[in-house]
Amino acid sequence: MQNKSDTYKRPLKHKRIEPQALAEVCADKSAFQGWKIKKLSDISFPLTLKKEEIIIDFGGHFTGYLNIELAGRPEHIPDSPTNIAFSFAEMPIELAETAEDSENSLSVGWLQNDFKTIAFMPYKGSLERRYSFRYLKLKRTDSVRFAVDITALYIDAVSAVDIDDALPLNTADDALAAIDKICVNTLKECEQDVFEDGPKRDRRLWLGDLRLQALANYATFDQTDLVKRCLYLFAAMTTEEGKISANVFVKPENVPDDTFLFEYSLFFISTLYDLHQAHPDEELIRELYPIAKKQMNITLKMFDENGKLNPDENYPVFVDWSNDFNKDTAGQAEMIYVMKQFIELAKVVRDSEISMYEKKLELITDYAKNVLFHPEKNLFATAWDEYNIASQVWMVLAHVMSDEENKSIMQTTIQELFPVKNIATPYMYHHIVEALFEAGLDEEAVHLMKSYWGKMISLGADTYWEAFDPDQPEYSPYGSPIVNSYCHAWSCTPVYLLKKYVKNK
Ligand code: RAM
Repeated sequence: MQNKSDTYKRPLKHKRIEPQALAEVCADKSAFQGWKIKKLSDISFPLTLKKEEIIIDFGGHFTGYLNIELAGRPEHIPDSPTNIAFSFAEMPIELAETAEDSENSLSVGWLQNDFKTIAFMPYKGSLERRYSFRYLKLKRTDSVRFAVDITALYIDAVSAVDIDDALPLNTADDALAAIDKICVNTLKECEQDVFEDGPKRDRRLWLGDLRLQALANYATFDQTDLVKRCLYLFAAMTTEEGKISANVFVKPENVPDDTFLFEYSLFFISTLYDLHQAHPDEELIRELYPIAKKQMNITLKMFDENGKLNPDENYPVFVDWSNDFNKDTAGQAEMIYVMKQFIELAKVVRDSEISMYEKKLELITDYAKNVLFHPEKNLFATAWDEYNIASQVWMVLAHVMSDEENKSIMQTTIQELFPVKNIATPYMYHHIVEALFEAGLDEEAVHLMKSYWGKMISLGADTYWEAFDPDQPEYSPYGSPIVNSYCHAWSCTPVYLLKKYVKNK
């Protein structure tokens, strides 16, 4: 399987990107996270690097390697090595604040800082680490007894795809066109050797992210080989029991992470199913079906004889980064959603056990309908008698009830549970918007899409973010917004939703 993933490996595309402007970062209470970028001037080389730090704006978000050329001055020969500190930033806050002193659950090694000592001038070279950024701060850290000139500075930007190859969205609606453009850019940045979750962090292949990226990809770049590569990578790295990890590392070598999430393992089935819908490939289904079946069988063991999910804290249901709501009912619905796709795959390979899975599906669905659904409320409850948005959304996506009932459940959700609160990720907003579409509430779906993704645009997004709670601009799942990724592929799904659901765009 490992070797099979290599057969779908493709060379990256390279583009030389020149800087656009010199800029400064200014405190501004009205700006997102309290900082904004102000343009100072256009850039022309040579650019003198003295004591003062300089900030360079590349005019858009890029992922790649920094190349720099430097020269000394004839009137003042560099008589010592030159030290330069580099800070790369997706957002202004990363240039202005540090996360090093805050309590972070993730390593500050993720901060995009670099340092180079240049022994002799002239110099021509590049930084080894790949960065994901729009802005670059340069600061001399030697005693600056002489000026040096930057004679050239550019990014060798990399991606598996070319932005011009994305299938266009034809729309007369400017707000949707703007949302779409940034989706395409976000996806392009995250399509690398694998579908990365974010090119700044974790630069890793996560299954929950892959499922959505693949859907957005079919609607834009349609790079099927990359999806296949990723599926084979997950398939090659299961545990002894056969379980798929939530994510895998591909550098320096292929290694599975020891994090397991309930629905991420299951979404291997969904990603396989979606691929077969977009580009039918029976041979691939046959090859990967045993791995898909394993995930189904492992998860089925978590359901009791009444069809109720018994959650396991070592195999948690993710749904969203927020832990302010109970996720059991959403998890139950996710299983139903995936089981339906699994049964379709079982039909492709003519699995003799199909009827056993159909019976289990019926049992788990009946539990949802008869116990979790409260007709007097017209909503699904959790085991704690809590009514939350995630439970309704996933039950609607799983089509547990009829189309009419789904519509009415989402109408009740809007009345009783909207406006959306304490949902921290575009990942969950995607599912809310999709459930509205699936329930036939197109206007409400587009409205939510415009207000959420449009809000990120109005706050300065060049690419969409990993986490965004409109009520808490400083929100971070990790302790500091500086560690957040601001180009995160699970946020690029409006391209898929618009193409799938919006007829008269
Ligand atoms: C984050 C990753 C990824 C997501 C997981 C659950 O660490 O960035 O996008 O899938 O969490």
